[in-house]
Amino acid sequence: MAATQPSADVEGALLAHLNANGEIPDSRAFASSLGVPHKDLEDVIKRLLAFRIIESTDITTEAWVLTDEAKDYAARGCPEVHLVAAIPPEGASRAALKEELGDVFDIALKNAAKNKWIEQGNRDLVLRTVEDTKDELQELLKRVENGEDEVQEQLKRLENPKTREVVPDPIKVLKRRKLVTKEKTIWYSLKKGPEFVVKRKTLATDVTREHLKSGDWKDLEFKDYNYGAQGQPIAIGYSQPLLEVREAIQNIFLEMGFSEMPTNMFVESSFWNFDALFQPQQHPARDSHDTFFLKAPATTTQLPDDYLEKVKQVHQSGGYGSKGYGYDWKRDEAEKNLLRTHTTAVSARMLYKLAQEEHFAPKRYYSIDRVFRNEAVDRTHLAEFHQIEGLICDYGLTLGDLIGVLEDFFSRLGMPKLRFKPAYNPYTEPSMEIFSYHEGFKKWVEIGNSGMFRPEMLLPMGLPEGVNVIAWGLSLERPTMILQEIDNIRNLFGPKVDFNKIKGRPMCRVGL
Ligand code: FB9
Repeated sequence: MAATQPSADVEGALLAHLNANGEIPDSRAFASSLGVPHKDLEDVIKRLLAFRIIESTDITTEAWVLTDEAKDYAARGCPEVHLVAAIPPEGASRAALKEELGDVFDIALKNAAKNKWIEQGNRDLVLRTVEDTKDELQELLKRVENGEDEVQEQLKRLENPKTREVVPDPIKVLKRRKLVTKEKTIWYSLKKGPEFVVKRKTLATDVTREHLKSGDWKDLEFKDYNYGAQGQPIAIGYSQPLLEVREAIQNIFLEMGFSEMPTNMFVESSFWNFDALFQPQQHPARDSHDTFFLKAPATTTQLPDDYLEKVKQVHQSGGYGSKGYGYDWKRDEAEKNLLRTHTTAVSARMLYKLAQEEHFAPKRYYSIDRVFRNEAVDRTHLAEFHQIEGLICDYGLTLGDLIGVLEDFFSRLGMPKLRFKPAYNPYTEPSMEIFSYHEGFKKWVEIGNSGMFRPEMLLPMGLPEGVNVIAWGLSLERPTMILQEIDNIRNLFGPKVDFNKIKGRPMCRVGL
């Protein structure tokens, strides 16, 4: 390992050499001629480039080099060879060999077996099928280590499907056993720059007490102020992408006169999450394949009895013009605790509370918070997401009102062109999926779901006849991914968030 020399000497040597020869064709050769690591010379080159004292042409080469594991094999031989050497003619037990070879035992056994050097008698006995083996792999590794062109060529051919077939197996083994890795090295060919000098005058950057005392400040040359210099990056806050879009959508709701529902309770009872929403107890969403049920506390005790009775009735035998589901509704099913699957559970609580008030007053509510669904995780789905929900509760509201509010809401989100497709939810009738035409994708994107809460949900709560509730929902993750071009939901929050991307979005930024 070349000793490090103070960079000033390296700089002096470089400038002197350039002055004498006009160029340095290969910085690697020059570094080893100075006996300094190429890295040290690189720092000097970068500095002199900044002063335009020199000019350089960067040359990159790629070479296959040994991984640490391979370096060890090249030095001490390959494990499978050691294994065979450790097996006496009568064979040896796996345990004994594992003892002998330690943590490379598995690799050794696998590759010795692959090379048909051993056979495994009964479950524990390992027999060798060959005399001593020549460690060809070790030789090949050494040839890689010495940068032998022929081997490099072979490894290059392996990368190209057209030439891969003709590559000899031993080379393929190098790749298959991840014993080689590609290394990019960059080096430079240097020549004098427009500001070339043999000795770079170190420009003073400060008038220090020593300068003043020694008086040598008079003939010092001071570095110009670099008014373009970036200031120290100030540690400012960065907005989490989701929370940034959450704030934008929250502001839209507030501007439209909505007030936020309290969504801080992730644990909910099946009663508010399903039964109160007229979702029957045998509905597929209510089994543990879709819903996270709690082990402890497994059940709730705080359910409003009289209201519960009405919910039981409407499920079992209907009422309010509905024939209900006609099944035997079970209280203990409703008492099961779960992680809420939608914030519509909170809407149900708020509407029930509203119905308990002396005088009915129209209300506009919204919620934006986490919901949990036992779903397979993929590029756009995690087991939890943030649901955005809006609802308006007032006399005589119609589907037209719903469509009007949706157009208002989504146009403020930059999605003016909407289409509606009939849909089904257990708690709304009619229901509509909402689509918006996305200029970027040149296609209609499903941007949410909506509907009018069923009378079987509202009337048992005690809301006055004639009061309708229009509501809609969407996720926070989808718009955030689209608006911030994040293609994988795992990069949205959690351990895989790419902080540099977040650092690219400082807090104090105006507009979306
Ligand atoms: O968010 C969704 N899509 C979406 C939203 C905005 C957006 O903005 C872009 C900037 C342009 C892009 C896409 N969806 C809802 C639609 C789909 O992604 C859907 O596949 C996934 N949905 C989630 C549920 O998945 C099981 C999104 C989530 C969703 C669906 C329905 C509701 C809430 C969230 C609801 C409701 C509802 C209905 C009636 C009454 C009350 C609530």
